[in-house]
Amino acid sequence: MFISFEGTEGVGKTTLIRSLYEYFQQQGQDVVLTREPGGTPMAEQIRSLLLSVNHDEQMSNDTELLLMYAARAQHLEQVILPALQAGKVVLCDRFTDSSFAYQCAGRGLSREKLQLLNDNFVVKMPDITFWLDAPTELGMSRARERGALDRFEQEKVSFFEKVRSGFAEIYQNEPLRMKRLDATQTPEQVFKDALEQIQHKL
Ligand code: Z5A
Repeated sequence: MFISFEGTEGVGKTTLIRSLYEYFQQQGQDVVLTREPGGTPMAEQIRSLLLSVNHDEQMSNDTELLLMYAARAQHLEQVILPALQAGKVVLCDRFTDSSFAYQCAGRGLSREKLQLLNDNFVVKMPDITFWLDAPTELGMSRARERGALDRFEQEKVSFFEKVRSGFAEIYQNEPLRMKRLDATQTPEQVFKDALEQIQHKL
């Protein structure tokens, strides 16, 4: 099973993934915990480039999109597909929906560009995607408590509002794959809701 986790920053994806990882391990399942952008040494280098703040040269929106997909191609080939073929559960912190929400809804890139990349480079979509949804300010304030902000975290509330509406659009269009979780609840309740959905799918 391939499960991805989506949402605006600080909504609790990492927290939920860790709990599910422990749960699957306790069930005796082979489980892989990974993330995007990143997940392999080379893709993690691309992640550093994407998240670092460079005051001398602004990254273009197209470059941002292409780097996300360069990292994804590497990650799919090296980690996700081999793990699924070996019968493991893959828990992935962000996947293609983030590209739609951030690069299309957020930055304003065309859906055609994204579609072209998905059609050519994404050979496997998640079986379930959890969209952890909460008011953007809530996630932003949680994330800000951690200190230094990366290139995305420095964006304004209005950017994250657009990103959130991007996730809402996917949720409307693909209700079978994408499940919404109310991320304003306690971590325990979010975990319980996610587990219910997984058991239902199984
Ligand atoms: N990006 C993109 O643009 N296009 C793409 O295609 C992809 C990614 C794949 C890096 O992602 C950036 O890449 C991301 C989008 C872009 N930028 N942004 N924003 P990331 O996933 O590494 O970054 P992130 O979204 O900022 O992750 P995060 O801040 O670590 O958030 P999180 O994992 O959702 O939250 P968390 O770490 O689990 O929780 C944050 C804090 O809240 C922490 O102190 C928790 O203890 C606390 N928490 C968690 N859950 C709860 C609940 N339920 N109640 C109370 N407190 C909670």
